[in-house]
Amino acid sequence: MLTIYSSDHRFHHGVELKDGAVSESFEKPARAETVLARVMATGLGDVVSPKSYDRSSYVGAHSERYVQFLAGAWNEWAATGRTCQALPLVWPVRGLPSTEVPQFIDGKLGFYSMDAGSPINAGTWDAVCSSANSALTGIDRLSGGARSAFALCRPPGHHAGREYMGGYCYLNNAAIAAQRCIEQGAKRVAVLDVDFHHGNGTQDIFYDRSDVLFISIHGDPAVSFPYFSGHADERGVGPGEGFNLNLPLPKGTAMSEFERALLQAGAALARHAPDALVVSLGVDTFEGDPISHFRLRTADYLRVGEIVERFGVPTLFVMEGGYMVDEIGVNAVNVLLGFEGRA
Ligand code: SP5
Ligand code: ZN
Repeated sequence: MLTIYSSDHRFHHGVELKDGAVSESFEKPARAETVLARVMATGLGDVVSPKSYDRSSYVGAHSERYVQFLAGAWNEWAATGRTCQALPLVWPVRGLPSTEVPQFIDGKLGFYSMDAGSPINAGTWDAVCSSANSALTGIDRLSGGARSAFALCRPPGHHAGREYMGGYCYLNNAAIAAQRCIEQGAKRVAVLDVDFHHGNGTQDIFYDRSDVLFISIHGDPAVSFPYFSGHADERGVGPGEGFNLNLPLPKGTAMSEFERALLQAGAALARHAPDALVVSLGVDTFEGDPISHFRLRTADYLRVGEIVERFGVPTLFVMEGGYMVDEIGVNAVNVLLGFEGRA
């Protein structure tokens, strides 16, 4: 299986608020490097750099004004004389009357975010583009006839909605790839999200559409981030009704229950009969993950890959979360090896 990777992800590294204090983000450069090292150690296949894409390739999944905001946010922030990273601190929650985009950067940061989990520094935009371009390159390989590809994306994407960043995400790499697939003539696409966290951004982007089926298996939002999205009764709206499937599972979920949900996802996928499948591949379902609460083990990821392969659809894997840096490489690549029948 081909891997698409750019070292430009290193331009982005940030902080996060954890337990009331600011410290290095769990979402750090070593994550992608560990996965790349494992890809090479196992001989998964060739590793290529992403092609370049115009910024307009991100519009469709996102709004034009949001993409413009992201591209210019650091400069607007730095122009105020601040050298630390840009973080939002105020949000337009229920009851606040204005829906206008503020003119000042601090207001824009709140307008275009769901939380303070996505800091912006001088290199963030370049890293974010390299990540989205990796997913786009991957989908183009599928269009060219490949059975599968692995976009080793960093930063991740599935919490980023049509007009907001959050949860370490900026551009929704999986959604951007799915959207390109449709624009290039696919009738139906599916996105299957197996990250521990609900893929609220992908759900947001495709919620009113029947061409892209979104399925997410994740920790119950009653007790897990992102808290405000991911319940089973969120089934889509208008023409999209019935094309959004959330499968929340309790804290402590191990492989046997996770596998049942995967097979349920497979049944929904078969009914949709997509031309292509995008898998949002997070491995923060691992038992040792520092911020999540499932109990998958390293060998279980081989089985996840085997099950996805049996769905029988050309598949683009897009890297999402996973924060146990020592294990993320083995676990993520185990999914790919399982898919390739190398279990
Ligand atoms: C892509 C992805 O996996 N994003 C996850 C974002 C989660 N951000 C909030 C996590 C809060 C967890 N707090 C745990 C504190 C541990 N001491
Ligand atoms: Zn996650």
